[in-house]
Amino acid sequence: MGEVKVHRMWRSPFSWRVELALKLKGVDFEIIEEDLKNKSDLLIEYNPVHKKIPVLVHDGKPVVESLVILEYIDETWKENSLLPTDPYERAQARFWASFIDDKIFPATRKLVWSRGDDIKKAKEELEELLKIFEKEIEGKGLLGGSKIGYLDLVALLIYFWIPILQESVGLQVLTREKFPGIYSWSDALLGHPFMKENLPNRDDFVTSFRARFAPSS
Ligand SMILES: N[C@@H](CCC(=O)N[C@@H](CS)C(=O)NCC(=O)O)C(=O)O
Repeated sequence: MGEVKVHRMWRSPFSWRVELALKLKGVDFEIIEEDLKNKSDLLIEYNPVHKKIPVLVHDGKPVVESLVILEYIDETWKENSLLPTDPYERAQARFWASFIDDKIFPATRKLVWSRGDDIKKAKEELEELLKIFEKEIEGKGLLGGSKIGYLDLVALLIYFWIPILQESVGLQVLTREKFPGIYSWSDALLGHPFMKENLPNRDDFVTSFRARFAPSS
């Protein structure tokens, strides 16, 4: 199996993707907590291009970018495969992963940092994107089929982070009324024994996000 380390920051959805993937695979790993205001020399050495967490270090070799890391994990430890085996479904999973990272993540970040008149527009932008995702997952169970898969981990941002961020900053965009498909999928995921056991404590996030992003209304 070799030595596995994860440079992370506890609040990062990108880090949690990697940690949960390793746990699903039964891979033991050491956590290196990074202070992003004072990054370690090793982090800069391992990820000189982006200087970001997460970094997976396997037997001394770094792998960066969470989506790349997930694929590396899936190819290295074969048990409990994350990506679908069918090439078309794999392509679809990768497409929606990019959609989450390239569209939903920036729109979410924009919203939590918006103030005053900008909030309305930022809310509308995020809502439009969530509507697209709602259409994609309507009527589907876990996105990995009957078990937790690649997209279920990538989409942590949607079903775990966005509700917590909303609560922390006092905004409502992702609601059960407007997004029943996203909520029924997220209920299935959050109620899954693996997620119950391994997802971080929600309250720690609310406290931390309140301090970081408030006030906003
Ligand atoms: N595309 C990257 C995003 C990772 C990312 O944005 N990490 C943030 C923490 S959530 C970070 O390290 N920020 C430090 C910085 O920007 O200086 C991935 O998927 O791994």
